[in-house]
Amino acid sequence: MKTPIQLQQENLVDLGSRMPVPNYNRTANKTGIIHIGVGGFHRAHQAYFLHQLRQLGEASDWNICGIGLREADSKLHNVFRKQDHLYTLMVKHADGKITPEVIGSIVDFEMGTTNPESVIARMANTDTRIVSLTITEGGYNFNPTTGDFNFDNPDIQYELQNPQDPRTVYGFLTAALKRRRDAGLPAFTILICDNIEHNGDMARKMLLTFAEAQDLVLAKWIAKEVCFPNSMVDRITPVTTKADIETLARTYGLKDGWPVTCEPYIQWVVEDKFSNGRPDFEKVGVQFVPDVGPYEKMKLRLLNAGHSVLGLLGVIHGHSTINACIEDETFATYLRAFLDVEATTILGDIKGINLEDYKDSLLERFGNPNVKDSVGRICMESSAKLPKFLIATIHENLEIGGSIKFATLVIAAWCYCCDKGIDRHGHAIEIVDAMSTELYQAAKETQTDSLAFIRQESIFGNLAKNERFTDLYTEMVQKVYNDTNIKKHMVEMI
Ligand code: CS2
Repeated sequence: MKTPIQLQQENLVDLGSRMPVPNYNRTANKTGIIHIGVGGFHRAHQAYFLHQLRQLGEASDWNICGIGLREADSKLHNVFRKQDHLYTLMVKHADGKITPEVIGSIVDFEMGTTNPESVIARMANTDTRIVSLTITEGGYNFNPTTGDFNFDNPDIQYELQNPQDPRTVYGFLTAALKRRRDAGLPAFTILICDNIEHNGDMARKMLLTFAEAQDLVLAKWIAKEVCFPNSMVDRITPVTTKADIETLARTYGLKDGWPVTCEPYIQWVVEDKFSNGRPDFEKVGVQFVPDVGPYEKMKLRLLNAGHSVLGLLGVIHGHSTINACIEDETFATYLRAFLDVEATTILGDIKGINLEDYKDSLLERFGNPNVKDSVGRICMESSAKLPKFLIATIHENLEIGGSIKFATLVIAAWCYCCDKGIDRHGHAIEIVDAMSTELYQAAKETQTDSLAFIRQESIFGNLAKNERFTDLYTEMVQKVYNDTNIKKHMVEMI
């Protein structure tokens, strides 16, 4: 066994004999990207793409500074401080192999909660040319059904009154853009990397709505100067476990307080419209296309929806990981039926993509036994995810008279989980969701009003008024409540 080396800049030379480490000078360069929301996904995806470019001797003006806007981000801040913002990416292959690599593209990190002025100054700095975001699907402060900006949010109200003291991403972006405009600097690009259809268009609409309420002239400048490319991002990134940290130390001899694990697959499709330049990401496999729409829709409605189908049915059954679901033939067949009969039918042709191959590859990726993505991660924040991943597909199928049964059982299962908080063995299920109180209250009325759960319009839109849907949903709810053996119901349908 090798004595573990602490992850730190000064130890990189020693570490280099154990795994690949950054070969570039991390500090002498410019910080061109400010990234808000440095979760595992950003570290497995955008920061990794940039790291690859840096390894090629390119993109020296594009170091990343991470920003945390939530108290919880101080945990990463502390870990990063100890290890010079270095971290390990552990790629988990289907054959059981793990390839660890130290990533160096993030060179700094700041907390907007404790030091907002410094964060604004960073964004307004002349070196900053892109501000990118992964703040989760629920982080954009809009009503998922109507798409309207939520002015009732007290933080938004506060920021409108106190533009110098921002709290949300909207306050920070407008404060920084105002400063740039006043200083005669070009705007930065706002690059969204969350799983939302037309994510750039959505962010543009939200930011302009907020800015218009704050400063009309500034809003006009933003509308004219800031590009918001749409992008489709993809890499399965499970939550890091204690076991991952131990494996890294024991097997690879590296002490890292917060490594990131991910699958081998990686994809990023981006619209090539940037306000102030961009790294040559195409050199490391990023696809630049004129319209990302079809790719986004394909990924959200197949991969992300597929995850939710497995996650919400899997959790009731008692499967703890996505690969365990795929190993279960009933789940794999059910998923494929959902993908073929309900999701693919509304996608149409996507130029350059064979959807059959894409679906085959999804099942393979989900089945990677080494990744062990927990169903808990997938079920988290379903109220923000499902409207875009799954419920949109139900709406579209209702319009064209398509099949809705596979997706409807998932909604019934979700209602049961929120109501009872247990799986079919009686084990507790934790509902981690910004709307958990509302979900619980609505779900618990199901016994007296079978449609109570789907009357939550901000999630389901007008589904409760669609008779075809409500008839089927009522039937499914009865089935699940009468018998939680979810596999029995799934088998009946496939
Ligand atoms: C998952 C995604 O959050 C979810 O429910 O579907 O995080 C998924 O793993 C990524 O989008 C993969 O690119």
